[in-house]
Amino acid sequence: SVPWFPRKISDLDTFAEKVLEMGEELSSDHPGAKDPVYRKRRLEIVQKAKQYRTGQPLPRIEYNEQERDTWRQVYTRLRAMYPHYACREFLHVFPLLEQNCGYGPDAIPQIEDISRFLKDCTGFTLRPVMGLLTPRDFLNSLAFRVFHSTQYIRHHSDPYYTPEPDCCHELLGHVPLFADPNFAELAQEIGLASLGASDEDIEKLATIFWFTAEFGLCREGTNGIRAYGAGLLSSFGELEYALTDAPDKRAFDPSQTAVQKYPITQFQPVYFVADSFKDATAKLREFNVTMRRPFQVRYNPYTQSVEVL
Ligand code: H2B
Ligand code: FE
Repeated sequence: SVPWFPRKISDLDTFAEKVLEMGEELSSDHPGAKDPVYRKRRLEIVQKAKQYRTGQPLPRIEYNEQERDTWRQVYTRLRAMYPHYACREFLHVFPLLEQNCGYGPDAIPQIEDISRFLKDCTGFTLRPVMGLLTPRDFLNSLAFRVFHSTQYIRHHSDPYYTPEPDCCHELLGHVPLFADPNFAELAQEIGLASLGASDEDIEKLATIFWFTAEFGLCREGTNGIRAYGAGLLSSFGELEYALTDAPDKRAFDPSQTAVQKYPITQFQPVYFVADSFKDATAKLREFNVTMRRPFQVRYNPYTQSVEVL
């Protein structure tokens, strides 16, 4: 039998209260776990995500000075590295985010402003989320060109480390690429393939997501290899390491990439290099037809719904 999947964009509301871990609770190794002030603040922010429903304005968070200070440290350090490490598409979009969405060292941008900007670029929109969703739910939302974004920030004790996605990871790592039409298509393609997919195929697609949207590298003429994955673009340590000769770099090939094992708490030993987002999308489409699913799907942007063929 086919697992349930969202058919219309408001069906994503059913994911709002279904978080895997760290939704309202923090794991014991989280740097903020023993800080009651941090926990209370995080809870305040995730309550807004829990209550959000499709069509409402996205929650605006009034960030305090400590939060802004953490942001400034992360932003300043990464911003200086991007010209040397980030892919062309990222570098094209970043100044537009600075001009249109309040990106800068002094304030944490608001997802409402970013979502409106992305919608104009590629139709992608953001939704607030309490924490990690299941891979299935998270990938399914990409079929609708919806990206779930956390709004809380990592603990101030260690601005360069977070065990979970936070606004630095989402807004610096993920957001810029969702403004690129070719990357948006790649992401949506992973999402469409995940609708009603078997558990084994979800695992493969989640692995492909990991090695593209999170840790992807791409080839770029005279610039050599550059980063487009959000896990790299939001971590100054791994961004630098990934582009040295230390890790193994293989050509992106969905059938290989989908079954590659990976660590989640250390730097990656293996990265996959795409020739371009268009090429990666074409390869992914070929791979998707090898996954057995007794139906096809098509996204209808006029009604923001999925048609089952
Ligand atoms: N949930 C959220 N909220 N953000 C993510 O970046 C995320 C997720 N990534 N769930 C998913 C899982 C990813 O690691 C894959 C698809 O498993
Ligand atoms: Fe991520």
